Amino acid sequence: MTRLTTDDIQDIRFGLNAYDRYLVSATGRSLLGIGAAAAGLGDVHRFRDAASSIRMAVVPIGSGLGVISGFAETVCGILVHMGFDALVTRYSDVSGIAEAIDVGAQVILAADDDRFVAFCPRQGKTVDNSRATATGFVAGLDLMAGGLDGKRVLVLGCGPVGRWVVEALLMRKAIVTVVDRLAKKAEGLAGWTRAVFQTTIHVGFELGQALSTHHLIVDATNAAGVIHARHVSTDTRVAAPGMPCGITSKAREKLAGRILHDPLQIGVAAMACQAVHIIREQPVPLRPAVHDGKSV
Ligand code: PYL
Repeated sequence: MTRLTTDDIQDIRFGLNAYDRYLVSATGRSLLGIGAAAAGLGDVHRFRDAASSIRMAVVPIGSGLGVISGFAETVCGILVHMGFDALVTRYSDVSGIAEAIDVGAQVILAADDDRFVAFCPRQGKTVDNSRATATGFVAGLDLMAGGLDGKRVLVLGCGPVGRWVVEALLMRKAIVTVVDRLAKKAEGLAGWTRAVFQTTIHVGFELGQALSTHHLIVDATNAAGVIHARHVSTDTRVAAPGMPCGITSKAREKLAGRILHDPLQIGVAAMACQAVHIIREQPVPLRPAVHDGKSV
């Protein structure tokens, strides 16, 4: 997982309305709508009303390489944009988690150097950013392509995000080919899908040939300059959760409007909607207030 920098994220929370307009033009849905589609939530409008009653707290984490300036504020800004009652805790780390519980957060989001997780403490469940990001970008590709059932999709990169991308594609009955610069990783992922889903996916060994024979592509690599203009046709659509973006500037010009790529937004939207799904599935009755040992 590439560690984001302040430069990667500092403008995100000020451009969310413009980003929503782009997403609606490319997929027909806003960030909230793509997140809801990824989480299998129904009517987004009904859901938006409920969102304001769900308190979410983002806790800065100072372990390892430490806090990324602006990271927690950016995550919070995305959640507020989606309609959630979200805040960044004043304190970081353990004190921040305690503060989140004290203010009644139903969802607590926090990231260290290895994982970014949304915790649903009352339900005892978590949502992982890698898996949510994969489901969010696949939901977006599905919307761009008008459905993925029976369609050939190429997945570049067989790391953690690539694995969950393959899972999300198989759930949508796509025909999947995977390519990785390390052939063993691609073959290992194919073995995993056979074992877990009893489904065969194809392993591509020549990147250029794979790119030239697929119109639907998910770039889950952390490499720049993978998809070039020669690989792009008028039917090509690319979902690129990887950081940095693997699409060259000339390819982006040709793809105009048929790309999904961002460093954080779609992943956070999918995490938040998945957390809402968990809360709805397992609403925890408010404990009756107790006074002097008697319920009141
Ligand atoms: C979650 C992002 C998505 C891509 N790379 C991941 C990353 O940068 N992880 C590190 C996040 C560190 C956050 C820091 C803070 O500010 O709380 N611990």
